[in-house]
Amino acid sequence: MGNPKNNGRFTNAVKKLLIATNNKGKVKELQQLLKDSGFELVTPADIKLTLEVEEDGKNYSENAAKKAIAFANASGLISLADDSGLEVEALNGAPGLYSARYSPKPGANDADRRTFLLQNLQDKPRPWKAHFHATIAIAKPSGEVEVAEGNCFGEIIPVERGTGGFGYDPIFLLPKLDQTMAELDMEHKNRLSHRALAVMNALPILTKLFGE
Ligand code: ITT
Repeated sequence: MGNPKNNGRFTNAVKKLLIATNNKGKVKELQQLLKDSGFELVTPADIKLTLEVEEDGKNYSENAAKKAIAFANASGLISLADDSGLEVEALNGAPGLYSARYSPKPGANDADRRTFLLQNLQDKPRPWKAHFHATIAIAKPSGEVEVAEGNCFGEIIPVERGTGGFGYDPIFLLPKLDQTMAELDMEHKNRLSHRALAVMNALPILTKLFGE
């Protein structure tokens, strides 16, 4: 029996999903979050795809959609992109959309961005409440795109703790656990993170887009 939506012809049974990000930390987390989803996960490196997408949207959804569509167009595969950031209350939501570029230093890395954030918070009263946000966009090569979101609330601390995760994880404390994101192993982070929640909210969209 073939697929009735395809006049009974057999379609490719393998449902390939491209993880549309150049951030190695995100790749690892998304691979684990989606490992039991039933989709064959493909990374840009797997298909030798090098693509830098300019993130000039005015919000997370626009950037995530732009990345997902660009990767879907370039690969011909359904593509899942993540646009995320850290929002700190005392900095009126900064670094937010600009979390990946938040440092005046040329060639800055994650550690430089954490240092810059802590410098900017120095004179602000604690606790430094903050949340991580993630918007996931899933796009088809046809241009159809849908998004899902997740948030994770905590606070920024002045001294780094832990070596796991990436980005701002060593200074992001989960007060109820008294652990930073970087002190959790990936399985634990993937049970409570902004990205985990966004992926959970994205699963019905994936099923729908692959079923069409
Ligand atoms: P892609 O666009 O290729 O996916 P990117 O790193 O540029 O990679 P974003 O523009 O979405 O991705 O930037 C998100 C930044 O927010 C990321 O580089 C980190 O600095 C921070 N961030 C997002 N999620 C995080 C997490 O789970 N832990 C720590 N920092 C995180």
